[in-house]
Amino acid sequence: MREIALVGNPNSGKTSLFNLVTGSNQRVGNWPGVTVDRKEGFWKEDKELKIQDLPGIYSLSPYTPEEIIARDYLLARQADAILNIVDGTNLTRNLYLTTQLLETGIPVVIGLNMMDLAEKNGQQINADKLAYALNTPVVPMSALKNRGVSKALKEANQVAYHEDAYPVYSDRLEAALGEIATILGQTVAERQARWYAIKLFERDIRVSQELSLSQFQTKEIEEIIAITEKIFDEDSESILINERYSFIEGVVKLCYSEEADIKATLSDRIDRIVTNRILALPIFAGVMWLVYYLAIQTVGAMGTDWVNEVLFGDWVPNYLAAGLEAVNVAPWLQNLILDGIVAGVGAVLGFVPQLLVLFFCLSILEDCGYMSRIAFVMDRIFRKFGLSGKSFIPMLVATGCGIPGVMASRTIENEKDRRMTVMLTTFMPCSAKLPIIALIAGAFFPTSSWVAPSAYFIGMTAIVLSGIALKKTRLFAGDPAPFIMELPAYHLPIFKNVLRQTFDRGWSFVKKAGTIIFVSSILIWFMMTYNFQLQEVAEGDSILASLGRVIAPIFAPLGFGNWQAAVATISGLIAKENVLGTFGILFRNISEVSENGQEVWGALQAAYTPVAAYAFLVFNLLCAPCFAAIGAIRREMGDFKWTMIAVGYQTGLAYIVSLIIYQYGHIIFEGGSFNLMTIVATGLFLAMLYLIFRKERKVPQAIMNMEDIIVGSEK
Ligand code: BGO
Repeated sequence: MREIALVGNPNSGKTSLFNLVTGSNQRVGNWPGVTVDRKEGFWKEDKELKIQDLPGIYSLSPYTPEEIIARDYLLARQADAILNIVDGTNLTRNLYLTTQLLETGIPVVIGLNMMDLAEKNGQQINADKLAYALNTPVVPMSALKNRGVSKALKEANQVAYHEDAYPVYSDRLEAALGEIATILGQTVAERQARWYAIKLFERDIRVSQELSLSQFQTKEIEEIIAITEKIFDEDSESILINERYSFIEGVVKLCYSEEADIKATLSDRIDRIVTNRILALPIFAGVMWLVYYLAIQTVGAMGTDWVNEVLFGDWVPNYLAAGLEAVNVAPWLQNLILDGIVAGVGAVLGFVPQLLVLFFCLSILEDCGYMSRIAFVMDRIFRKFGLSGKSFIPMLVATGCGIPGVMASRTIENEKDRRMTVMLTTFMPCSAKLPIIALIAGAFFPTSSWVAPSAYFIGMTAIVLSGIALKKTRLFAGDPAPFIMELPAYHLPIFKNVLRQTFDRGWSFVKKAGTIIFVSSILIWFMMTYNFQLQEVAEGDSILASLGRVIAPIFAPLGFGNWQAAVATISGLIAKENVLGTFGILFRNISEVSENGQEVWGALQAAYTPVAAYAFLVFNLLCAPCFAAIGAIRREMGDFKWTMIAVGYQTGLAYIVSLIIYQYGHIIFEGGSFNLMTIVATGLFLAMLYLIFRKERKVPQAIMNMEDIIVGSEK
């Protein structure tokens, strides 16, 4: 059995190739960093060939989790060969990694991918000359069109180690590397001498620790590096970067040519508009408005109305009631099934049509390439405020579910930026919060098309403004890490992909309704039906009401200080869908206040003012996420203290923002009067403005470095 490793830059086409040759179904995405694991499979044509798909990387330095995973795997020398997937439309950038792979001592075959696109763009690459210049086999291919793929694998399956298959740099550098290799002597295997010499020259800490060199060796090597740095008048890492690029320049000159006047592609022309500095954000706002309008207000709402009114408002309860009656089920059990499970789970499932439309629209935006433009646009904006552009990717992911969103922050190498991203990511409205948005928008603002999308923009604004304020504190100060992202050409969405993504996301929502929400509904029904002495009582005397009344005063200044809203909010900690499930169970019986089977809507309208309802929505949007997401935050933060800081910040911010909204909204729109809480809200509002706009106090770099060291040593 042989094993080959697929290695390449993010977006070079590794996953496409891996899926094609192994028949697996890994997600092909157009932004980096969504997965940082490696995957393995077997070649369909030859089960004796094992294929490892490594995370996309730009270099083999040990800075990012992806680089460390790829590097550790390669250095453990499990792979017999590397199939280096090179994006032919971006040769110079991709060859930077190639130069390093060639130095590992593992045989390399270059899979020159995206040749279909290169041809379309008028970019010509002479594969023979490239192979000659790199002294290693090169196979032109297209993973998208399945051209040259088998040949590349066959080549990788046969390739053997041969000496000198590595880039040769300028004489002075080569002399230094040669001397370091001599000092290393027998410390490393001959095949790896070049790799270790280069890494030691770069002062790669992981390598020095791994080799545990003698004091004498370390001193000698440091002297060689110091002399070379003097000769080049640059630090050793920069010397190597420059040498690699001048090597690549020579290679590219030899084998690459472009048609003189490549016309701007359609993608370029679209990008000029959608990523335009002035137009990008209004266009994005318009697009998201349309998505929410379709999902929440129109197309999706028709489906939800039918499910709520006909399916769960009539058919399921009536047929089920008749069935339960017919088989003489005990009244308490009938009550549990109809008023607990059907009311709770049904209230949540009612929103599936709206969710499906939303997922469908988001998948189309993702699949055609628009969302990666938004990541690019947001990167520009984030950087202006000193935030890492990489933070936006987890936030995009979090629109599906906060947990993978939190996990996607792993790719941010700067510890402070990563912690901040983990803390802020769940402000994005995930699919579980969508039913709350739909409920409040539908029940209180049926004629306004802005309420639903405003939830999305509130989430984003909370992230950006929190980022600005937090970056000015010592805990998070520092320059953001650079973020490189390829923008793939637009293409028509692939219907199969869109449907699959829509289905996957929709299905995980339905599964949750059948598990967590099911159990929670039973629990809530039980607590609403019985008192602490386990006697059946009116809901106002139930366990739930007693507990709710203890918590409710906390929410009174936000306009929703009755026990039902308090209980709904707390149950949302288990899963956000529970907010709806709880309302479904609590308000189902109050049908006198409503018509058309819209019990929950009617009861809500009777219980809260529109401004209070909006404050409720904002609170639930921004406050601590569900327990599962808090667990993910705990894992990514790595300690309890930081988890508490995150959850405390989220809940505190949610409370303050909702308080301001209610206190002012109530006075402006509902004729409320100025009171003590309005003064508190004003004070908090001014404090927030101060934290956002105050001048940044520059923390001296030395202190920041010290903090990094302290934070690092705590781990
Ligand atoms: C999107 N030719 C062309 N033209 N495209 C290719 C080829 C090829 O040979 N190989 C891959 N791609 P990954 P990593 C996309 O997903 O396999 C495309 O990171 C999009 N998606 O289809 O994920 C491939 O594993 C929306 O493009 O690479 C994918 O190395 C708009 O390159 C991208 C445009 O492939 C990255 C492209 C929602």
